[in-house]
Amino acid sequence: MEHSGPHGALRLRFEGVMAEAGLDAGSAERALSAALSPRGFEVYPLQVGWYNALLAPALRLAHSDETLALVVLSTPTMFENAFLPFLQNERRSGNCDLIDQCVAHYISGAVAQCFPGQQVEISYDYEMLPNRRPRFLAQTAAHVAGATYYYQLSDVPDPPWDRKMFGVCIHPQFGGWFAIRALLVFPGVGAQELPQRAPPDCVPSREQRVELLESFNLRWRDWSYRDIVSPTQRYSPRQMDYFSTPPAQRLALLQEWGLLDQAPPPPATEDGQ
Ligand code: B12
Repeated sequence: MEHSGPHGALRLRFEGVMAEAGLDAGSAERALSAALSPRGFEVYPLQVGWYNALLAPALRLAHSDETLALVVLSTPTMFENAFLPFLQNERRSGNCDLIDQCVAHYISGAVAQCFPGQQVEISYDYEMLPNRRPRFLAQTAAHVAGATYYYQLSDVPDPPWDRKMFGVCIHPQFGGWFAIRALLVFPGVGAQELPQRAPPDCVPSREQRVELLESFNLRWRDWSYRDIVSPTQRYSPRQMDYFSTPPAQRLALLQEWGLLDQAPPPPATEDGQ
């Protein structure tokens, strides 16, 4: 338990200090959103307990139920507003996917700027634990935060398949044209006042859900699952070209576009769209 043991009193005092300092779900969300939305990111708050309640013990986050967390999504403008400037201005390291480097650069920078001195545990979507499980289940987090409905096999009555079908989140504005990038946990900051909002169910019919899961699982490369709702914005043609290119050839593509000035480091291994 979080509050038992020799450090319990200390932790309670620390939480009191945080409350006095005024950090709560609303102020944390507003601060991070102000820093990240110009770069094409969205921020949604949640209580860790909402996430943990859906998962087996081995997958839960080791924080008490009321702990504040923020889930960060990238929207279609992230490519032009964060990635291209990142390529021009920032130092890149050779052996990691460039989109992942860019996302980590802007999110960790915003956290340092918005929450100086505050402990914040950042998990990125691409990070795996030593047991090869993801550090957090991005889709479950986005669903419980009320950001994007996570459509799973269990959302399809009388499913027509006898194979495993992966689930997919759909954003009410951007359809499938977004990604879930990070989960930020604020140990010692309670969000018990935060009301839970249901994610918008923008794919309500069985027929549409069958179509969605089929297009996500059987033909995700044709982008069609992303248009299951009419999106207000899609990835730009350049962004689609970038993500359609195999990861090992993306540096060469950026060089061809004149967006990289240095020789390519070793090929990236991860995907990142
Ligand atoms: C491993 C992984 C893959 C693997 C395996 C896929 C899989 N889903 O397992 C592979 C390499 C195949 C893959 C491929 C792709 N992936 Co992928 N992948 C991941 C990754 C890193 C982890 C997913 C995972 O292992 N989940 C574990 C399983 C067991 O979780 P689960 O099925 O959701 O089950 C849990 C829930 O059901 C929950 N639960 C139980 N009851 C309830 C009830 C409710 C209401 C809820 C909400 C939850 C819940 O408990 C279960 C666990 O016990 C995530 C990022 C992340 N960190 O989460 C991206 C992610 C799922 N991938 C993503 C994408 C887009 C893709 C690709 C299209 C490629 C791409 N990058 O463009 C392809 C398409 C997949 C396909 N057609 O087959 C996106 C999906 C975005 C979205 N809109 O949902 C994610 C979220 C990455 C991101 N940054 O946004 N991927």
